[in-house]
Amino acid sequence: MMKKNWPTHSILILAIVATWIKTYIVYHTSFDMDIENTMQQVILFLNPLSFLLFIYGISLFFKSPKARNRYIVITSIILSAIVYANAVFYRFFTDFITIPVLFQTSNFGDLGSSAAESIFLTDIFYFTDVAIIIIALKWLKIGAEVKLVKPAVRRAYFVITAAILFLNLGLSEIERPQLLTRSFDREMLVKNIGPYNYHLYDIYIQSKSHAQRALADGSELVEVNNYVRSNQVDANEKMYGVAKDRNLIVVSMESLQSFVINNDMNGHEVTPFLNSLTQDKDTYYFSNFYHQTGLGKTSDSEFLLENSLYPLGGGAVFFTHSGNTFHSMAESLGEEGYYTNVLHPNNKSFWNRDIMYRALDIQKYYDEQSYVVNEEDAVNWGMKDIPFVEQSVDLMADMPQPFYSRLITLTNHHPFTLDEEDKLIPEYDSNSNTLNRYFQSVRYMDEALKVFFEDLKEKGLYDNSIIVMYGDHYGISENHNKAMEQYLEKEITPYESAKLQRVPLFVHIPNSGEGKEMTETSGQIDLRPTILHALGVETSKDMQLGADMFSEEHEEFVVFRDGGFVTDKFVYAGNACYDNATGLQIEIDSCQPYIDRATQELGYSDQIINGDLLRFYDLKTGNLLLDEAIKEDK
Ligand code: GP9
Ligand code: MN
Repeated sequence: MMKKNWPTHSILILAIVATWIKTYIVYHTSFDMDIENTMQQVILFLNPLSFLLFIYGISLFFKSPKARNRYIVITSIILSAIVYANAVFYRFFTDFITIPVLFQTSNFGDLGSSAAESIFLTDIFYFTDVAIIIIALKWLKIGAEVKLVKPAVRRAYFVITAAILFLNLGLSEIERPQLLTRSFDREMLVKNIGPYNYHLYDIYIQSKSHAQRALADGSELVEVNNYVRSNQVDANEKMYGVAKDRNLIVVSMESLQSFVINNDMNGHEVTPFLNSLTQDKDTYYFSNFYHQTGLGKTSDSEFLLENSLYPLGGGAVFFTHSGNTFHSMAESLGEEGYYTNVLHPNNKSFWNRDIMYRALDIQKYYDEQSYVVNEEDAVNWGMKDIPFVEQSVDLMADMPQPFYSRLITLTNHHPFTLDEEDKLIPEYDSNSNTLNRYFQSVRYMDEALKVFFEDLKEKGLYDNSIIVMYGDHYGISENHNKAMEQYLEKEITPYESAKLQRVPLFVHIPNSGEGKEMTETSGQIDLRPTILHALGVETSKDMQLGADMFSEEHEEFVVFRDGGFVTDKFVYAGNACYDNATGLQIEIDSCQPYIDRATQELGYSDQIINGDLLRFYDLKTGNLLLDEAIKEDK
């Protein structure tokens, strides 16, 4: 028992291995992780290691065995508690803990009563590593001595630790490009970088935005407010309230770009249903409408729609600023008595939607748990669009009216794969398999939208609704320019790339009879005021950077997140100015005034978001709450 000749650092190695293995077992027993291939399995196994080497490695600096052993035990207890807290949280919310959630006490409302029911005696096993370490210390006397290591050896140890971290990040980057800039969902983060690194990353993101918020000065809002007020436009009298008291249905059409509309692919119509809408008497079809999203893709388009502000340049605002005060379209409509909800059969934490939707005052999120997804109903990223719209209409039929329902389609997502039976047209024949499949998968989504309209009619929801459908962002990136050149039969210049950022927008108002093509240059930032005016909801006090597209005063000026823009006359892309009519490059001078305004507008939007400035704004009165800002500053 009293044996003292354990190899040096036995306790360190034991602690690392015990916690590592324990964490890996917890992955498989406590969280429902989708592991799709061997590489993901390897990453999962590897990912706790770098952090554990680091945190336990600090024990190498201790001189007394007692203090060192205490450090190791306490560390193992804290790490176990973190993992255990996540496991319990997961039982409730099928999600990992994130800092903002800890401060949203409403979350824990239902937790209190049933917490006892989801804590089991067997949970003691979450602390197995702690037990092993204590036993080894107490009875096996494994850590009775300290042998100080040379600084050079210690340095080598931490270099190896860093190397393992980079190996981990490198493998994750191959598996999931842009993992850290786009964040995606918490499951993906934990799956790739492990629970410990995930929490560090979360702390980093949250404290960064917290610091910017603390530094913000409420008086910044004065200038922003002046800008917003001076760019405000009046509603179009004829359109104001055309859809008053109707249900609002908004459909986000995944990766749909305008170039497929009223176009064919080797003789096959790509979007027959949407094409018919472009000719329809009840539909306004916007053919010069642009997406304005950044890294946050779909979630950025949702952000633009709900807030009429720009998303952020550096990451997904849904992740970085879910703790902010917003005045969303859902909030406005909720106050008008609408039942506000989003329908999207995906993991609820994807794009941090579960948390962000609460900040946006969306009353209910029908995520994948609200759907029955049989094996034949799923392809690619998840539930197929046709069963999705069918089940969604069933859900909508039971909703209190008027409702504001937002549907987010999914099938037409990169890599655009389909089951055989859903391929309604052949593939294209370019060198890009992505583009080749894109047409097929767009064709499938078009079919789903047709089914959606039919079902709405069948359930009696159609006549009393207004249906707005928009493409969320591009589907074909510039990596496929060669193939696109073949399809479009022209060279893709930066000017053409900018014009390819057009996504279709349909504003369909059953029985209105005045539909037509709208060629007004406009963007996703304009959706909210346009929709609210159609519903007869005032927006003159809203803090917004978009404007009603039906208004005679609407300005033809769309700013992209990267500072590029399009007006009716000019296109600014790739640092060059182009004539919008001819596509020919012209003197930069013509674009300069707009370049400055684009920078200014993006800057104002960033200021609002980074400084969380809407907390200083009273939407009811349009007053700036500067006194409160000063109070908070103190
Ligand atoms: C995921 C879906 C797709 O839920 O909205 O997101 P994307 O990758 O297009 O941003
Ligand atoms: Mn998308």
